[in-house]
Formats: sequence, structure tokens, C-alpha cells
Amino acid sequence: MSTAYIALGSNMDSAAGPPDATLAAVAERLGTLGTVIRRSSLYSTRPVGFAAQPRFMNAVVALDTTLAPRTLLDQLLAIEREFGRDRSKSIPNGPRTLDLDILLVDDLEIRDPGLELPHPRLDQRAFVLVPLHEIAPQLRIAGRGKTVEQMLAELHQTQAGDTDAVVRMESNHWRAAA
Ligand code: PH2
Ligand code: MG
Ligand code: MG
Repeated sequence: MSTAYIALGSNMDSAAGPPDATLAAVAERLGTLGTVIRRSSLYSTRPVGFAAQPRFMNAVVALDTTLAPRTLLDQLLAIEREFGRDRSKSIPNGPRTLDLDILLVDDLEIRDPGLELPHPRLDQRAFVLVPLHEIAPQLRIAGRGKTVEQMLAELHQTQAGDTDAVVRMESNHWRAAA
């Protein structure tokens, strides 16, 4: 059994509804791949990389699973498609109905095409580190020799005073999800 940390993101409506409803439905769907043992709050986040698009909803969940990382990735890409993601029509870092990224699987270090663990941009992204810190502050990141708490503190030093980038949200959809 492995523990995978998975980042969820959405900034376009899907068939399940607006981004918070989509992420709530996705959190339940992830339960078919293992057991969701922790779930962060939902955060409204400023788009990173391509600014001219709506704010994102982001969250992180911890999943206990027997699936191998590559199989887990294939399953996550299938769930993205289920929720309306069409990669043939999208621009890099642009709007999407659903993005599912594997951040970490135990202490594995993998550098394969399409699957890099830990996620290579983990330490630059407050929209990932803030929710990850909420559910696993003392988790040590493989190959970096740092905990999530230490990484977030370093990021905050470079982004001091940026209070609008990652804002915790209340969502009835998210709260109701198992
Ligand atoms: N995902 C991206 C690019 N930029 N910005 C925010 N705030 N949240 C995201 O999930 C996100 C992003 C590429 O996957
Ligand atoms: Mg992503
Ligand atoms: Mg992705």
C-alpha cells in the first residue's frame, strides 16, 4: 500500500457543475482508486503561468492505494476526461475543467516522461503547498531533504504580503463530499 498526494484544480464548469462542485465529485470518484484518508480545504487561487483566465479552485487529497504510480496516473487522466477535460483543445497552463496531478507517492523519486515524482514544480506553487501543508505539514519531500512546512516558509519569504494568491473558501459541495 502506498500513500499518494494528489492536487486537484479546476477553473471551468464541467457537467458536474462549477469548479467547487466538480472537485467535490472528483474527491468522491477518487475513492474508487483506493481510500481517501485526508482532504484539504478548498482554496480559491490566482492563476499562475497564464494570467488571463478565471481564478482556480484547488485542493489536495491523500489517497491510500495499491495502484502503481503509472497506473494511478492513467486512472487520473481517465477521470480528467470523464469530467470534460479535452487536451486537444487546451492551451498550456490555460483554463481547464479538471486537472489532477500526482505530487508525491511515499518517498519515491521518479523521472520518467509524463511522470515525475516528487512533482517538479511543487516548491514554487503556493496553490499546491498551502493545501498540502494543511493536511501533511511534517511530510518530508523525497530528494529535497525538506518538510512541506519548510518549503512553504521559504515560498512565503519570497511572496510576503501576497494575501490574494491563495484564499480558503467555504463550499457546501466540498463540505458535503465524503
Ligand atoms: N494549474 C496550472 C497552471 N496554473 N494556477 C492555479 N492557481 N491553479 C492551478 O491549478 C494551476 C495554475 C497548470 O496545471
Ligand atoms: Mg497542473
Ligand atoms: Mg496536470
